[in-house]
Amino acid sequence: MTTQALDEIKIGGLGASRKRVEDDRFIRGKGNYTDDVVLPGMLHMEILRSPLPHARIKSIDASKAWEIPGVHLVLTGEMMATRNLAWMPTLSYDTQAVLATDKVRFQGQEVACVIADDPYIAKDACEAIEVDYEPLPPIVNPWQALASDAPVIRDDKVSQADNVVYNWEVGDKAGTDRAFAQADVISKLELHYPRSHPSPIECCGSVADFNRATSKLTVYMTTQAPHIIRAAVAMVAELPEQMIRIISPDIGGGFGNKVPIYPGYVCSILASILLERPVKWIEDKTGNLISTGFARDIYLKGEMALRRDGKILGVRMHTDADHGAFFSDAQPSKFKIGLMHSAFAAYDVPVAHLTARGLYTNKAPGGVAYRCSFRVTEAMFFQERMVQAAADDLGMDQAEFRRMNFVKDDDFPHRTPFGFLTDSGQYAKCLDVGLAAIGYENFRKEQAEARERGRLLGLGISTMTEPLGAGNSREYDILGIKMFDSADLKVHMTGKAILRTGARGQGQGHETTWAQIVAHELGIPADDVTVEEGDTDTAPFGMGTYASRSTPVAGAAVAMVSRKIRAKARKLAAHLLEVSEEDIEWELGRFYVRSSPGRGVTIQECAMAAYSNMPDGMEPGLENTAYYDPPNLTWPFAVYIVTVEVDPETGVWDVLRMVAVDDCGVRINPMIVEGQIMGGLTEAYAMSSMQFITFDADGNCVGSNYMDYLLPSAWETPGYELHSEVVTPCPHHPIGAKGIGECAAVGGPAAFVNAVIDALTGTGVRNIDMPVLPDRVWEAITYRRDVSGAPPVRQD
Ligand code: MCN
Ligand code: CUN
Repeated sequence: MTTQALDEIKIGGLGASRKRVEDDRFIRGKGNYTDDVVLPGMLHMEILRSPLPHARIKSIDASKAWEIPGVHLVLTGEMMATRNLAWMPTLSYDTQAVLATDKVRFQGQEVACVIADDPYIAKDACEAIEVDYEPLPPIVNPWQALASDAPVIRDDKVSQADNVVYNWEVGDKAGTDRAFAQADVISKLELHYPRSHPSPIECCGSVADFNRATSKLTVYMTTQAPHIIRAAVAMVAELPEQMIRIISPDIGGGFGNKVPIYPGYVCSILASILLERPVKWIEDKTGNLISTGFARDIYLKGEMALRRDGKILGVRMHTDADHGAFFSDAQPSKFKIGLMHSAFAAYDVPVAHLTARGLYTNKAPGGVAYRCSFRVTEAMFFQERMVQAAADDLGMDQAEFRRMNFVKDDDFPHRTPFGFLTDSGQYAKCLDVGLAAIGYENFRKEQAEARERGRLLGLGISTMTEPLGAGNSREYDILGIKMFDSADLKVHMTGKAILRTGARGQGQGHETTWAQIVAHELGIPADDVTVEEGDTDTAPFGMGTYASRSTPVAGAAVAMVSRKIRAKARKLAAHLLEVSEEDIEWELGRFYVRSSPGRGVTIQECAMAAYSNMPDGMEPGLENTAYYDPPNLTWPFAVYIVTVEVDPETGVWDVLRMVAVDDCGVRINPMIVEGQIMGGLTEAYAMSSMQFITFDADGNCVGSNYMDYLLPSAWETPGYELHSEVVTPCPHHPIGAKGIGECAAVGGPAAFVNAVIDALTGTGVRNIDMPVLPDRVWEAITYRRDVSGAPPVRQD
């Protein structure tokens, strides 16, 4: 018996709702963001963007800009081309113009850059650049892109004869055809998941600092993946990798926006090399909304083969994705449409087939993940909208239909119809908790009574399971770089420690939670562990933070490196206690002699010994690094249930209640997990109800400012009722945790839309595309028809 183990919650270990340590500086305005970086002799860069969506560039005359006092450099595509930098590779094996040379291909595309003493001079000088454009017809949706007479947008590519980016398929076509031949009912649905934008509060930016004396290039930038950027800079700019240091300081929200490589980064780096002075580029809000990191913009044709009793026999999906002018998605190399084929992973679907086509259009590059593990948001939205339509077509209860088709608790690991292997889950239990919380039966009664009085109440259910934590390295790579992650832990002699990982949080709370994993594994109080991320000169190599991969991969590496430290500390303990290692037991924070539990040494005493009293032959110090290559992805599950009331006169809908049941395995920090869920639900609510950013028939970006592209404030955001009763530890993660960062944004949207559609039962309306704006609901009710959100096509 031992009685001296530490109280894990008290030392801020696993399960402690420890306050976020990073918030101390954030809420005091003491964060250190890229724009806070000020270096001696620093110049400022601004970008001239194209006003036209599609035009040939006849000439660019920058002479007037050069003459403006305070201007140091004007970069054009022509100059970039002399250094082979007019184009750069994207993360999806395409190319993207850094500065346009031949044509502009979307409104807002980067045409030239001015570097000047201050940003205002640079902006004025941009306006003095004269560009002679010859307009070409703009293409703003896949159908125009596919027309036989459509101009070829990517005529820069010798092999590109049309506007198709790819055709890709997965699943079993013949088997799916057979399932459909045997179906009693075939349920069909067509949807558009509109463009959306992550719109972090902090826009993109970089401060490039090339030091001629040392030949070292240091770049401070708002990137979620600093090591990938270092590798890309080394390859594209042909600089030696050890002479490049990428520092990602505090990030004011990423949400996927800060994964890709943007022209502004490249131009600021080249400018700094040419001028041998630091060059800062900070994007403005419109620049961010118009040109970076769009997500979604994808059309679905979905079909489900159903047996009369409700069993799903097979699923067919076809997607057309509008990628804009350059295919710059960040996603694993193998998959052209990201992890879209994670659809129906939670349902026991015997067979399925997915075809996906990508199209170029004259829009900013789209398809970047926005709070979604590579298109999983679209996959889950399509899935849950299709499931609702199928249950309605069968006349079955929404909950019952889902329960009947869920993968059962004892059927794990489960092979999904598209080939993933899901790890664990208790789907029906989550649903039951959600239904009980919302008072399902009662609500259905209330709904029927309300309907008799002309009031439209609706209830929407959505579920999601998401593949989080790419890799394993066997299947997942980006540009050939295998996906794994890392942690480096140095325990100092006084028992305090510094931990670094290859991830880079953008507000998720890594500085708080990683220390909790160390506390759990070693008994070192979390407050004694400093966490540092984002500096490629000090952090071990890692793939960065996106796809909620940090906990599944970097978090696992933190546990593994802590265990390596513990293994060495055990040897030190044996030495200090003068017994053999086999006679030693571990309890949180302390080793003791099995036969004499009162005789022990703390982890801190072991740390001191590592520097002052190590056994003969032992390497001094107590530090180590772990690279973690996960055996599988982690598969969290969630059920979201929303009730709404729709005003039949105006189409305005209000959320009455929202219940969220999330099972992300073991929660490291329950408070942070709840914060992640609330943030995700709010984004889901925004996407489904109000956020609208699109391109008109002339290719103008509509919604490129916060007057038009609405971010919900606390005022309109509904209250959420969160449930954490269901915990299915991840069977292959060292501490049983699964990812959570995106779940609510992934699964949430369908719950809202399903609720509105449910309220319209009896009108024959099967679909209203997001955002489900009041005028769309009004149109659906008034004309009893579906409302498509597909962008307009010119009629003249
Ligand atoms: N966590 C936990 N227990 C778990 C799972 C996670 O305590 N079982 C904690 C983690 O330790 C971490 C946070 O929850 O502090 C999120 O962890 P995880 O699910 O691993 O996700 P990542 O850290 O990889 O974050 C990425 C994810 C993504 S892809 C987007 S997009 C997104 C999101 O996180 N962007 C965000 N949440 C965001 N939150 C903020 N504030 N800002 C963003 O830009
Ligand atoms: Cu999916 S957006 Mo997040 O992966 O950075």
